[in-house]
Amino acid sequence: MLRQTKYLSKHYDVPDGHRLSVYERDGGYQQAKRALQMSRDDLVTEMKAANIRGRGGAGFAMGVKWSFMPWPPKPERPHYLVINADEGEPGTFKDRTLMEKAPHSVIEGCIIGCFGIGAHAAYIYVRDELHLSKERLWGAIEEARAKGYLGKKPFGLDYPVEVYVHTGAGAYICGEETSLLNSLEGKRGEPRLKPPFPAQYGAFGMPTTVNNLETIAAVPLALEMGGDAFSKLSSLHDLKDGGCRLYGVSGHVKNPGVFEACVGLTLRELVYDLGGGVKHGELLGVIPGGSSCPIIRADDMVDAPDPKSPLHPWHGKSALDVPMGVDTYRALGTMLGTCCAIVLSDKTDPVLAFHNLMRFYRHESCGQCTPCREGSAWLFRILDRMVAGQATIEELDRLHEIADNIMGNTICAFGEGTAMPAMGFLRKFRKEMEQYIRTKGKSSTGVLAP
Ligand code: L3W
Ligand code: SF4
Repeated sequence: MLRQTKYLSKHYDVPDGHRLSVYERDGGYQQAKRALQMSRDDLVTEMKAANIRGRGGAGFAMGVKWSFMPWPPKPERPHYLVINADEGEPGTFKDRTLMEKAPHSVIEGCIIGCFGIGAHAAYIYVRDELHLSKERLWGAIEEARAKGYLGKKPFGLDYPVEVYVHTGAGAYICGEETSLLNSLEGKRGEPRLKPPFPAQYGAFGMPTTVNNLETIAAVPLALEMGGDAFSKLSSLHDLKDGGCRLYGVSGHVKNPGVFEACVGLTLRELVYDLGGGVKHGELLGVIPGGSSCPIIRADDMVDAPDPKSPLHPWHGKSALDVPMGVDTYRALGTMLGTCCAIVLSDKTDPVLAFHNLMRFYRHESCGQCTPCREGSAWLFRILDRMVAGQATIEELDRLHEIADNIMGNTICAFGEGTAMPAMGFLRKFRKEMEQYIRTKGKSSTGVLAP
């Protein structure tokens, strides 16, 4: 059974679905108008009840993040809302669909978000290559401003809100929130040490909330349904992982794309029901959420005998049947990340896929921390030699050691985003890698184009 929903994506296939007239026909902007007349406490309480876990990769509870903002705001320390739309994670292309097809839900979410955190300005930081996304956002801002929904008195109410689009310049690291803030300020896009977190010292040194674009686009819907009802759309409501979300699937599937479903869809449903099944052979494994998460092998089984484990209900079952959630996937030893799965068929050689992935991380490291800068380059060099038939089996342990030395020793999560998938490949495909080294790549199944 296809478990697709059409809440966030309800206007995706509607002609002119990105226009204000269509958005308003279905009650658009009513929640922003309502929110501006609520108390801040009530709004934040409603958002906490919605259990929206950040859709950018970390899965942090959105309502809790809003509540970290100092309160009440001080006039000399203005608050800012910053929306991360620098979608650069390999295999991740969901936020752009919202910008292109439902930009008014983003603008409405920004108005509500500004009110919830005490800000009067929101900056949407968009990856520069996403030309249609920028065009649609600019168009939506213009329409909302012309209608009096933005500006000094949105809806005639006394709470000024402005929304600005800021374009990035194509660096993956600018999707890391503090690097994004530096870039927004016109500085080099390098991550800052945390703490202080953006809630204390964010854009221009002021208290700031950084939310992923899909997270903010879900806010009007969550308010319209009511936090609790929204959360209960999810089968993982009890784990405080609520609502519906966008799922992406790409790689070796017959029907790649972005699909909306309630939180708790399984990987099997995503790959076989929505993704149409594996193209070119059988399933080898799936990198669940962008490339920074350890791979799940098709034959992985759940080992969770402890009844307190969030995975216990799936003990002894296939990992593909575990609902995709922030905590369930953490317990599985991987991460949900952006919830955009990269599928590999068994005609793909894991050594070549691993090599390709490490090329990306070596290239995108900003170079501030030695373990990340040197480690990512060293991982790639060893894999490069492996592909050339020059590596030894002992070097598999060296790869593990280098990755392990990156963990916990860097300024930002990029280091772990490099080390974790590396350790995942080493753990899950040790036998295949040894075989590759022994045969100097002659046993390789190669890599297929998706
Ligand atoms: C105040 C505290 N705020 C945490 C805030 C923090 C941030 C959020 C989550 O990494 C992951 C990364 C990528 N007081 C706080 C606090 N916060 N404690 O909560 O923070 P954190 O550190 O857990 O994560 P992060 O640094 O935001 C994000 C992974 O996502 N990823 C990347 C995705 C790429 C995209 C994209 O292309 N769109 O999102 C994919 O897996 O590796 O692990 O706001 O400030 N005490
Ligand atoms: Fe830069 Fe890597 Fe350090 Fe992050 S971990 S600050 S990307 S060198």
